[in-house]
Amino acid sequence: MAPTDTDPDIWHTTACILCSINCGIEVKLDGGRFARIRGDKAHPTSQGYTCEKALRLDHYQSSRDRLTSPLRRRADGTFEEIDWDTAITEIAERLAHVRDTHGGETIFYYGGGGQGNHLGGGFGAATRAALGSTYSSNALAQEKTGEFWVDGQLFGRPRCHTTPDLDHAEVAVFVGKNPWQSHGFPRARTIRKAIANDPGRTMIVIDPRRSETAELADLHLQVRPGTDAWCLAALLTVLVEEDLLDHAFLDKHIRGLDELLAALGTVDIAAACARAGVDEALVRDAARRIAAAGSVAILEDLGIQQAPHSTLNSYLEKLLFVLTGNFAKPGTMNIHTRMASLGGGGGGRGATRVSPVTGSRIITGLVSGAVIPDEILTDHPNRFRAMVIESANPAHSLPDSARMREALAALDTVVVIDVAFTETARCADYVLPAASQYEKWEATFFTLEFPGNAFHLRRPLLEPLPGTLPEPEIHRRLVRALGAITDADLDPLHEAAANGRVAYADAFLRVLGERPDLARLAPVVLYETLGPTLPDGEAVTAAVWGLAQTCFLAYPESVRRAGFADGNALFDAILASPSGVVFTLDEFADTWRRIDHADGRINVAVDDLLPELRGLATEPEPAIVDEYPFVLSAGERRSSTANTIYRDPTWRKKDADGALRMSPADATRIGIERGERVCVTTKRGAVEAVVEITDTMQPGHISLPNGLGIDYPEADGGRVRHGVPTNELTASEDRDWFAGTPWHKHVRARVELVPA
Ligand SMILES: Nc1nc2c(c(=O)[nH]1)N[C@H]1C(S)=C(S)[C@@H](COP(=O)(O)OP(=O)(O)OC[C@H]3O[C@@H](n4cnc5c(=O)[nH]c(N)nc54)[C@H](O)[C@@H]3O)O[C@H]1N2
Ligand SMILES: Nc1nc2c(c(=O)[nH]1)N[C@H]1C(S)=C(S)[C@@H](COP(=O)(O)OP(=O)(O)OC[C@H]3O[C@@H](n4cnc5c(=O)[nH]c(N)nc54)[C@H](O)[C@@H]3O)O[C@H]1N2
Ligand code: SF4
Ligand SMILES: [Mo]
Repeated sequence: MAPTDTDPDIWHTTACILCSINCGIEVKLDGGRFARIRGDKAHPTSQGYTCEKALRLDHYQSSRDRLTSPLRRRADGTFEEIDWDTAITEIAERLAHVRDTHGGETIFYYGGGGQGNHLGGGFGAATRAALGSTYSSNALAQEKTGEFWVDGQLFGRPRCHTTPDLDHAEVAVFVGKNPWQSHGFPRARTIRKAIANDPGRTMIVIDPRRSETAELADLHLQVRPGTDAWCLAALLTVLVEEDLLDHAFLDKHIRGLDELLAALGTVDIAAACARAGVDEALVRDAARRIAAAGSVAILEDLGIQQAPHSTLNSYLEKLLFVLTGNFAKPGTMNIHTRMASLGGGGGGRGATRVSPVTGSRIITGLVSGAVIPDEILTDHPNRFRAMVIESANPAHSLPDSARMREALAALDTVVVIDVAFTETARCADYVLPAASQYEKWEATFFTLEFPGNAFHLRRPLLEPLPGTLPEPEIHRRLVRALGAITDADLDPLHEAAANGRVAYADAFLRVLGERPDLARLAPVVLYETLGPTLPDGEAVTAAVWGLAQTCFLAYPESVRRAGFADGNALFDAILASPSGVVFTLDEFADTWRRIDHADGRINVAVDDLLPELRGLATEPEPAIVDEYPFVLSAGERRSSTANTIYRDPTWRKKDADGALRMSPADATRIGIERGERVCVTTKRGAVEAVVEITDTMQPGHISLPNGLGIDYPEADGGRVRHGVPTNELTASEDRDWFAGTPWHKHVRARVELVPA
């Protein structure tokens, strides 16, 4: 590990780890604590910007819930501390036993990175390879997989992901997305304000709630929850009916228009607007504004991805910019580069693999999060038998926590790698304590920018907390304990490394070309062989050398335009840039080059989804049973939420209890006053919450914040739970028929006053 400098007057450069934007920050240390935090102006994308959440990162770093020793479950369910050697040996033995008895494919890997840490997941791939584990998942399979699959259909492959240029867009559209609280693009509040203050620019928001973003919108389409498919279909049909399509663009760049137009022909605009609960005149205004604009950028998120028709919603959302030609130009949508994949591998064209028990589609290598319990709680011979869970809290974040706990209990072996004693760690057989993200080299692969895309390799600010290890070292030890690498395997690479990086690169390609088994362990191989030749403490960054090589091979022109002659030069720049580096510089035409259909065109007729689009016209309204009259949005992003990365409840200055939001009309009807306690009941469970009455909610719609309902040790050691764990209320069968993404934003519920 690099030597650390705890001089209190030095600003250390790093990043915020609370959301995918990973703003650059600077930190002053006071011993092991974060004394001061400010935005890092040298960071290429955030440019000094932060939101209020970053300033409280000491609640993460100095959490009382940090793990400091490997733990092993005793027969009575309590945990005992064990040493690292025992932990690694026993875990390797138990997982090898599962592999040898049932096959490595029954060992399921979940997680591998959160909002700030993806380096460990790369090494996790080596452990998976050593075990023969072939199925994996992470949080993306309960939000983005439907969108990725649509990208694949439209543009050729799921990796053809588009990014919105909201900074330069004349019209910005947010669909089920509240960037004021959740960000999702760099400097979100600054840009949102700039759009709102410019009379020439327009912001359109589709959200059932008058969110902080909708508050400033020029046009707010306040849909009824779960009806976006009708609203989006109406917008598209207005474009067709009023002849607002960009014909020149469509003639040149797309295919499948006739099939699409035939499907849109089934949409009755007035009826669709009525179904969505939005004024038809407003929908027409929005469609005309989008069509007339010089540039439009659109960002969709959980409000449509975790609600009924979610994959169809993503398809319709993307058609909005495609049919109006808002693509491959400034201020619109572009296909960006990436430093590494965020999925579980398998960036193929479609979804050809399915999960072993339920046969659910595996998209970008990820098994739908909602089906995981069904893949375990069965006597099917191919059921999952063991799980390795890293940097994720699925017993809290997947739908139906009770069933997920039951599933974890049914497994032969559960290994959790985390910094904290989480809800999931409590269900494990072994818990391995990781060094925090400020105690090791870290990076994320949320490299989503265009035309300049940035990568930020962060240095450790502090030594690992005693008893903890960085994930790369944990995986190296597991791979070694599993016997997947021998010293003799690595001898030629050690020799080559002694002769410099050029010799090493040759040897690396040759040896790994001959030995596919070693190629699958590449991060560990690099760490062990190139690592020792790097300056003291930097051994683990050898894996980033590998990424820089593959990045250069994938985008040679863009890397050169960014100023780097080859992968070695890029790697040197990454190491020499503590605030992050622009690793690719694109031209807008690159977006066209990245389309991966043979004819280079965008395919607008997505065969699997057209029947669903045609079916909207006749889909019956869901029957609202008296038992559950409300739609609960279970997991809203607020200024006081940060997934479960902050466990210490005192970080929250507002909304300490994580209030249930409800409209004044509903509150009056039920006879509830502000601050009273209510019981929220769904078909899966019941929780108590405090009520906040607010006219930002429409009648019939209620919401709870995400990431709460986690417990934390009090000063005296007892654990107390704060806020509401929303997934005690959600059901895993309520999910998209296609991608399997759960409907967290659409949970039928009832609310009753708890007698004082
Ligand atoms: N403060 C904070 N920021 C975060 C996070 C956090 O925990 N806290 N988490 C990060 C993560 S992991 C993610 S994925 C992003 C998510 O970011 P967002 O998707 O923006 O977050 P949400 O608040 O969950 O949902 C967005 C909006 O969807 C709306 N919505 C609910 N139901 C519907 C519906 O039926 N239709 C439509 N159109 N909208 C609906 C909600 O009212 C809400 O305003 O945020 C990231 N940023
Ligand atoms: N009901 C409902 N459920 C939801 C959502 C919702 O809106 N509603 N949102 C969904 C979404 S979009 C997401 S992204 C998921 C998020 O849920 P998850 O992906 O399960 O994870 P997080 O809550 O982000 O927590 C990350 C974990 O990483 C741990 N951690 C932090 N730093 C490190 C480290 O350096 N090393 C290791 N090994 N571990 C570390 C933290 O302690 C924590 O346990 O939740 C999903 N679940
Ligand atoms: S939470 Fe997100 S937007 Fe806020 S400072 Fe951290 S990375 Fe930036
Ligand atoms: Mo997320």
